[in-house]
Amino acid sequence: MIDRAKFERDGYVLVPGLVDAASVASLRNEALRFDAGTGLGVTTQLVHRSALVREFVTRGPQIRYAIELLGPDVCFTHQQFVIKHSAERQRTDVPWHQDNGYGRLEPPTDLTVWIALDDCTTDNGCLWVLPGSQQLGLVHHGARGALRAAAVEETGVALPMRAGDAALFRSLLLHRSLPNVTARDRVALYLRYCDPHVMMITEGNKPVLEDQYSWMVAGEAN
Ligand SMILES: O=C(O)CCC(=O)C(=O)O
Repeated sequence: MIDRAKFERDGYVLVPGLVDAASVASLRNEALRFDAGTGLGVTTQLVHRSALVREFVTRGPQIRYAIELLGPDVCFTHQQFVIKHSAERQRTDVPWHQDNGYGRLEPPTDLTVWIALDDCTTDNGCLWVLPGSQQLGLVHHGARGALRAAAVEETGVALPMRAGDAALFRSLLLHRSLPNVTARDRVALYLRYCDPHVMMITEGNKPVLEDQYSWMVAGEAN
C-alpha cells in the first residue's frame, strides 16, 4: 500500500524490493544487450524489439501501484534503460528536469516508475529529487546537449536504492542524477504510465493511445 499522503506532499514514494533478483538480472542483461556503450546510454521504447521488456512493462509488479495511484484505467507510454557508464568513459550526469520537460503529457497526471537494476549510491549516480517541486507546475527547461536542464539552486535529496527498489513519482517532480564515478556501470529502468485519455503535446498533440508504443495495461479505454 502506497503512503498516499507522502506521495501527494513530496511527489514521490519509494517501494523497496519491488522487483525480484532474477528479474533484475534478466532486465539488466537486456539493457546491456541494447547498449551502444558510450557515456550516458539511453535506449528507449523497446517494447516492439524485446519480449522481455514488453512482458515486464505490461505485467510487472509496478502495475498494481500504477493502478493505486492513477486509477483503474492505466496506459503504458514510455520505457527507457538508462546506463551510466563508469567514470573512465564520459560524463553521465542528468541535470535537474521534470519528465514533462521532455515528453509533455496533458494533463500532466502521469506516473514515472524508476527501477534500480544495480545498487545505486551517490557515487554511481543514484536519483536525486526535489520534494514538493511537483507543485511548481511545468518549469522552463533549457537545452544541455541532447538533455534538458531546469534552473534549480537547491541540492535536493539523494535516494540511494538497492537493486530491485523503485521510486514512483509524478512527472512534474524535479529530479536529476550525478555522474557515475565508480568503475562499474549503473543501470536503471525508467517507465511511464498515464491515464489513457491524456494528450501527447510534444508528439503533435495526439491522443496517447494513438502512439505506436502505448498499451493499455489495466482497465479499459474508449
Ligand atoms: O537514470 C538516471 O540517472 C536518471 C534518468 C532520468 O532522470 C530520466 O530518464 O528522466
